[in-house]
Amino acid sequence: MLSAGAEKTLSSLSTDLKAIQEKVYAGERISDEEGLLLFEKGSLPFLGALANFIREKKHGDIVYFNRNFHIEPTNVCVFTCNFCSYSRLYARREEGWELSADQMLHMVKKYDGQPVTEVHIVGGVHPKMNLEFFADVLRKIKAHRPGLHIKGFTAVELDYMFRKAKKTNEEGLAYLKEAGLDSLPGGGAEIFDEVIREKICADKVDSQGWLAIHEAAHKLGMHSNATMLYGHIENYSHRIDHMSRLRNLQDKTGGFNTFIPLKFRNKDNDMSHVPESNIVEDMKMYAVARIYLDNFPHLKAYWPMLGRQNAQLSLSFGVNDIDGTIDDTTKIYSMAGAEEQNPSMTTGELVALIKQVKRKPVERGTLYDIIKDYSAIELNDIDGNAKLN
Ligand code: V47
Ligand code: SF4
Repeated sequence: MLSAGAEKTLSSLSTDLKAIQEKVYAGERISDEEGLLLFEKGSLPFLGALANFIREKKHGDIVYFNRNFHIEPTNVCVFTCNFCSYSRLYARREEGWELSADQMLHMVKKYDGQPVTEVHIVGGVHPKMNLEFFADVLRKIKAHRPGLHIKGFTAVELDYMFRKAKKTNEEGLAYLKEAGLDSLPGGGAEIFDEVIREKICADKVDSQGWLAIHEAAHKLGMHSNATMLYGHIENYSHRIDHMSRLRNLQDKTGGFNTFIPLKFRNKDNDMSHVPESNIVEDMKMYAVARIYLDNFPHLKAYWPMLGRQNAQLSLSFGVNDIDGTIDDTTKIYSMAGAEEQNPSMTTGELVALIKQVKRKPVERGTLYDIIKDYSAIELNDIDGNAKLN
């Protein structure tokens, strides 16, 4: 039986929200209009309850994390995204870093003997770092550590590389796959709406190009993720439009693993005048994504961007994955004003973070193969010495 409070909440729900609730409980897909209505009229507890229902139906109490590290080959970039705090413009020869293939291999070697399972390679778009250069990097990493999953290159980087090498998406991806690329990260998607995209990142790959690269990757049997940069000048209908294009492609290919909403941060970029979204909006974003994207298996909160406590909170709003241990190897978010200035967490700390909110920590590989269930393991037994407070 429902409590008096819950009865009151239900009876005060508008008919359209009640209809959405019924659809969700029946496992049916909601429409674009209904998605928009959730953003506009759904209260946070209502959205949280629906999103959590779906999340628990799909994954129970499990929260996935992985042990990964990042390589950022360069922060020099030919593009001029207004929200980017990270890149140094190639055209002005500004100071930036550029890693050689051997320097990247050296970074991989630093993890010899450590149980990391994934390297995430992502960076700016440097004209001298071409397809051949990255194929060489991939081959060197695989020769050294064949079992390490390489998740690399946003569709922005790939589009530029392939066009310069005069290759189709299919040819370019097949070439990189052969060299050792295992899957694609979700970056570069930003917002698909053409008008907003023109205002925030006019010169890089367009929406159709981003989707075409992911479709080609899926057809080659590679999985990928999808992101959305939210909380800047877009409105709710742009967010639904973005997720709708992803949902349609996923219906076609089934190749996406995870959706990752990325909260816009406004430090030191050309959009610093745009205020950041608040925590209620952030949790609404996760919840609506979980409800709308019925064909995406996983929803990830990227903890370095969100901060640890908000990442914990997101686990009640549809999120079932909090990314990885990372080990302070990424600069993209700290430079944009993210909560975590030096993001790194040991396995013990990640496990403790998940256990504190009464969920079950499970270490996964990139493709969600289960590596270890930590739910029954005492914190003292986990390497990395969990800090509980
Ligand atoms: O596309 C850049 C974002 C993305 C800002 O696939 C910003 O597992 C907020 O996509 N405020 C790249 N966001 C990183 C990315 C990613 C991260 C973690 C995991 C995965 C995955 C993918 O970073 C860019 C852009 O959307 N970004 N600047 C900023 N100021
Ligand atoms: Fe370059 Fe990526 Fe920054 Fe855009 S977001 S300027 S493509 S590094």
